[in-house]
Amino acid sequence: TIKHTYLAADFGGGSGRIIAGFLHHGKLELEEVYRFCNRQVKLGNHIYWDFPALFEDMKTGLKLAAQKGYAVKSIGIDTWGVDFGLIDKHGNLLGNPVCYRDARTEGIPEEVFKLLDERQHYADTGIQVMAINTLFQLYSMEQHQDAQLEVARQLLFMPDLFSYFLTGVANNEYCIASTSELLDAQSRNWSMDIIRALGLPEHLFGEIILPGTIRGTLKEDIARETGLGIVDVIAVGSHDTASAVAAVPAVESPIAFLSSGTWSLLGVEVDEPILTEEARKAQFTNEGGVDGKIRFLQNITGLWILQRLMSEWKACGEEQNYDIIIPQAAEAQIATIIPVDDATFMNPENMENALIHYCRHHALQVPKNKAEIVRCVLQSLAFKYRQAVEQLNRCLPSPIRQLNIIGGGSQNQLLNQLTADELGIPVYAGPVEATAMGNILTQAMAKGEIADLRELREIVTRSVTPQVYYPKK
Ligand code: LFR
Repeated sequence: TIKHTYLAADFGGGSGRIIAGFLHHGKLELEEVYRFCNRQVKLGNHIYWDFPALFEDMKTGLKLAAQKGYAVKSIGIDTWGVDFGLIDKHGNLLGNPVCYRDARTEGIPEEVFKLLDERQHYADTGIQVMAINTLFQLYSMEQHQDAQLEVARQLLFMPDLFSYFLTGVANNEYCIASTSELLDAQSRNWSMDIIRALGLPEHLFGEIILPGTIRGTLKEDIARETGLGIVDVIAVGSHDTASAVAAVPAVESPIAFLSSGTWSLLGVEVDEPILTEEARKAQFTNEGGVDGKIRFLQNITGLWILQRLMSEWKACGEEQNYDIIIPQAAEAQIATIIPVDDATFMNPENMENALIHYCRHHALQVPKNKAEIVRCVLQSLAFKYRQAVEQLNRCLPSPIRQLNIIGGGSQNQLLNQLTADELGIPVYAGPVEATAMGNILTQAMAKGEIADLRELREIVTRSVTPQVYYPKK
């Protein structure tokens, strides 16, 4: 029998994957078709993403899916937030997208808030000020009279860019566009006031489309090359976090989530943006969600610090394994808490040195070995989550009573337990592949196989069994 399949192309900061989803009898089954690396490439003065290589990798995954003989109904693409490519009047990519960890936005928020009133800006956009956001990347380019910006015809966020080269259709999906800090939170469209105030070229900002919109079909050459034929490309919650949150295995509101990966995105789903001073001061952001929802969340440095440590230790010739180091960290005793969001940890040359140096400099107990370092990082994250939940609760009519941890980081049992202990509420861990699930099921919603977000979540709930962690202290 022919297997009907939806394909998700999910690009994270560390890796990308093509995942096939089979929906039958109200359950979703996933198969990883292809996984590949994504890395930051330092070239000259900047750090880039290797877009051509990522596009090739995506096609390789699509080809593999075709070779398996699956009847592919559609394809959806999601990626990390804020980054973008610029295309010229002939539709050519003007340069490799620059990575948000690039230093070009250093000091830029201060410059921007000489032109904009910071409080008003939050009341308009509802977005937490972070130097990595598109607004600051563009303003930095503008200040440097960037040649690409001068000739660019259109700005495409990463998922828009992948979709554009698959279909030839250029537009901007709402969820990913909301990470730019250039949308009006109420109208959910471009804030032309901000764009004009910053002197950014107005023509760069295209039509905003909602999750569930069919972007187009595969271009003929791609259809042939991949062997997939003419297949729809559907706009999903194309910001990875939006897709992940769509797939939280819970239906009772408020949906409280921690999307855990390179970043930790902690918050609740709401119907309307929360634009109060309290929310602004607590650095909460209102990002666009699937089915008209808003993701009210805090953007916290997540497992990035640990990921960097692990790759440094591996580069030193020792094979590193989470299954070995995490239990060792569980036994380790060290009191030190570091502020995970400190600029020191954003992109240091060496993460271990940065951490040790931070502890020395701030008279904190210095970890003596790897187990202690890992313990210190994980308990610092859990501590930060507690602060975030306290701030979150102050913005809500009643405190959250449980937290769903989703994404790759939900596999970290020690972190899950430390989080439950810090928060004093039960923590539900899983699914690991929430992003792919949200991506695939949003396609199914677009195709009319699923009625709404509630039914989507019921399917996720039927398909996975989260692990529960109760507070021990
Ligand atoms: C997670 C994520 C976060 C965003 C960060 C940078 O993968 O998309 O939501 O803040 O990456 O884009």
